[in-house]
Amino acid sequence: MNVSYTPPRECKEIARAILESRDLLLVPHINIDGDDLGSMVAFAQVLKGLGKEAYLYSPDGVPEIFSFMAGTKDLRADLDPQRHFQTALVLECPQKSRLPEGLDLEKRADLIINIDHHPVNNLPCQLSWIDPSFCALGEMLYFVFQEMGVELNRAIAEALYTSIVSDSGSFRYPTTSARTHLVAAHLVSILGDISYIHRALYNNRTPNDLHLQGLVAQTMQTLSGGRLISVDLTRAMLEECQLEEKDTQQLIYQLNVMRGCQIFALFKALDPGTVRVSLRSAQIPINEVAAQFGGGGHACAAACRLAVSSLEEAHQLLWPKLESLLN
Ligand SMILES: [Mn+2]
Repeated sequence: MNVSYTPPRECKEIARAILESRDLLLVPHINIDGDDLGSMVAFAQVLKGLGKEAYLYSPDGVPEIFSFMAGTKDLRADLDPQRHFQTALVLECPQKSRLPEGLDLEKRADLIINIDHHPVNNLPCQLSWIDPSFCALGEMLYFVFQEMGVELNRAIAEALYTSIVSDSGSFRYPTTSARTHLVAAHLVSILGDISYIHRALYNNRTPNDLHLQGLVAQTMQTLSGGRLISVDLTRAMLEECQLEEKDTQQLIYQLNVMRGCQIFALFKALDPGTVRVSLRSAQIPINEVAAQFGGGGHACAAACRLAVSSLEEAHQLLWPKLESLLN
């Protein structure tokens, strides 16, 4: 199967630099998601196959729904402070504040490579390939691997497919393209029946998950005639449902399904003095609003952190900005 896309020079340079590296540190963003986790697992398989050493560092652990990928067991939450690598491969980490805490990349590696599909990426590095036209990092890696001359095996295809399904919202988001489907088609041709991946990602919930979804849904407030919908998550809700923060990643996808909704906001009051906000948009770019509060992200999926002591204060800060986008 042929995907007709010619990768840019940056992709080729990165492929060459990886082939020339012996040992590599792989770093995702904090609050690891299906895209960077799948990308890490895929990379690890590729590097192992080439006889290179790959250290998969993520302090977050592996969210349960992704544990079906065998390679996730190689993720390490610890990193020897003295350890130095030839190359650090940074996976969709748009700014320093989204790197694992305390990680000083410049001291850790001679060469920093940065691959990302976020529209803005300010991470200092020697080599980067940034292209927001890709729905997922996994879709970009498909072409990096192609440039490296890698033959895809089952484990690599599974990890890349998981990345793409996760970050495209199962091929529903605006960045899903014909290219996305062609890449996915090639991966499915290797995998065969992929329904187990979809079941692992979407039919894998517990009664406690559903209970939490119900509690959060009850906080729903509709603004701008239902074009803006806002919900809240509190620490007390997590405790009531015996869940942890890492169990809440899918919440926004499960609730952002309302008819007529243009912008969806999830306010998370989980730590004292801070309310974190996840934003999703059907079409209108919302990352500039997030950036006004020191956050950022994709045009239609962004986040920020507000230094406020209550959800009410957070609402008052953000709602008017979001509503003004709808006028
Ligand atoms: Mn991504």
